[in-house]
Amino acid sequence: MSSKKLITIERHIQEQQRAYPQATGVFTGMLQDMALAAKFIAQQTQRAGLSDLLGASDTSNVYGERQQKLDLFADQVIYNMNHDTGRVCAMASEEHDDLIDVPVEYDTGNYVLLYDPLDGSSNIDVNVSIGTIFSIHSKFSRAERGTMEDVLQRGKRLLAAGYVVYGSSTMMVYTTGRGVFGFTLDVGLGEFLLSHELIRFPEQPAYYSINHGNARYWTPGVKRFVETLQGLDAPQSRPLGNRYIGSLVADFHRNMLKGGIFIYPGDLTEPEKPYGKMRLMFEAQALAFIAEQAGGYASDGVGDILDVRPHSLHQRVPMFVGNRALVEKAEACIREHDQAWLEAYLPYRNTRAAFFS
Ligand code: P6P
Repeated sequence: MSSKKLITIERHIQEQQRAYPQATGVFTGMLQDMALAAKFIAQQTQRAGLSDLLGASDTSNVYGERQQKLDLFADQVIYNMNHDTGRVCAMASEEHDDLIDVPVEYDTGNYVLLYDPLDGSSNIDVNVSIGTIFSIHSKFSRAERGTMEDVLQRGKRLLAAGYVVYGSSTMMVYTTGRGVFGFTLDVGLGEFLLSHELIRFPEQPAYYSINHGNARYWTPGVKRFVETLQGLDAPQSRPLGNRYIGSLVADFHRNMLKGGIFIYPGDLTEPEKPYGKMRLMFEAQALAFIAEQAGGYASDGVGDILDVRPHSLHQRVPMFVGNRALVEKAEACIREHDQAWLEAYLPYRNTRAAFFS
């Protein structure tokens, strides 16, 4: 009989709370409810083909992307878990154009929940891993109910971040700034059990992830960087394997466990849109916090994504996230070869939010 302790995510979160004597348990409750939401969403993703949850809805999100039925289901589950708890002052979802206010009949609280309810949803119909991403800020403004000022905070101020990967098994990974922990769903028990303690990027990276279909649009610096990853920069360079499944959470999760880097760069295909595809508030901040806690690093090609000052809710950001040495190499290639791109991107990056006087 294995002597390995069975630690549920609920118990682990409770134990993490002990490090904060002044904790009231509200924050703990939010994380525990995210785990419950993850179980509920996992149950539906495993059987989406059998219910009518597969396929596109007749609505599109703010990016003009057709919303999958499972996207909307996951979005509703997370909203329903939080809107009436008195824990949040506001929420924001990748699937909603604007802030999600707490209905006036409910109390508000000291936290802000941001989430991408189902990332990679174009993979749902073909049974490829998808994920949920979330992050939690503390209330910042003095307003009684949440405002954009409470939401658009730098990643450095995050209290917690996590993701769920619905793959061959369902895993929930989270950090509250004291390391990264992974829990695997035991479907029979209906419990997330601790399976990965204090996850760290391995010293030696194994993979790089980028969509080679966009190679013709890459800036010179990104081209040069990818060549180094392919071992083309010097005869003795060891190439990394290329793995890209078009589902950010799955690609990020594999690279964190095996070592590597995920890249979604900006380019000058449309000079007025040099910022790539990833969403700062719903994807990049959360994964940057987790990466940093796992000994890695996330950059927009200029600097730490956790330092990027948000100016709009659906702000996009180029993303290089993984082993710190690889990400810093990418920054160096961009500094050396991508002046034109930097001149187009920096004014966007340095835009100030409307509420900054
Ligand atoms: P592309 C999914 O839509 C997503 O936001 C991420 O999950 C994924 O990494 C990326 O887009 C894939 O984008 O342009 O390579 O298909």
